[in-house]
Amino acid sequence: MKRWMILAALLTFALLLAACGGDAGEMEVANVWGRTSPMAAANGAFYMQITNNTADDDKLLSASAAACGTVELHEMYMKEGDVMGMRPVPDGYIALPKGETVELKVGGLHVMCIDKVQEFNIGDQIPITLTFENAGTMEVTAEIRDNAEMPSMDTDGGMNSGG
Ligand SMILES: [Cu+2]
Repeated sequence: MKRWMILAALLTFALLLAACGGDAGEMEVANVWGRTSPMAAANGAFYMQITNNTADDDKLLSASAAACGTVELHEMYMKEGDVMGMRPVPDGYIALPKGETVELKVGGLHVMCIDKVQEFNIGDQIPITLTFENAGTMEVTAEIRDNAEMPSMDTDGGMNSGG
């Protein structure tokens, strides 16, 4: 007849453990940056490293920024003919397994800034709000860096200005 009491005690213990969090840490977001882009470019992209130090798997559900009309979570993918394209992440979120670091980087996952409302110049600080399924919301700041930090890409110098 006392089984429910034992269950209640166990449940309480489990809740206490969860509340204390053991040696689990927090969600850490580091190295948040974006590329320079002139106003003429409608869109921009942000990159960062997200380390899930919490005790549970989590998901990055969405992001928002006052500097952008719309923000989407994107991935790069190989289109037909060896052409890279990008699209919203298929599941609608970015999975963040506990204890792992997920890197949003050039040529991979990124936070897409659609319909920019301002120019992104070197040194600009762009506030971004990240929303996680478990960790809640987090304010981070993207530093705008030079395009030169992009990995080298084949280019045919298509910006010829004639002469
Ligand atoms: Cu994109």
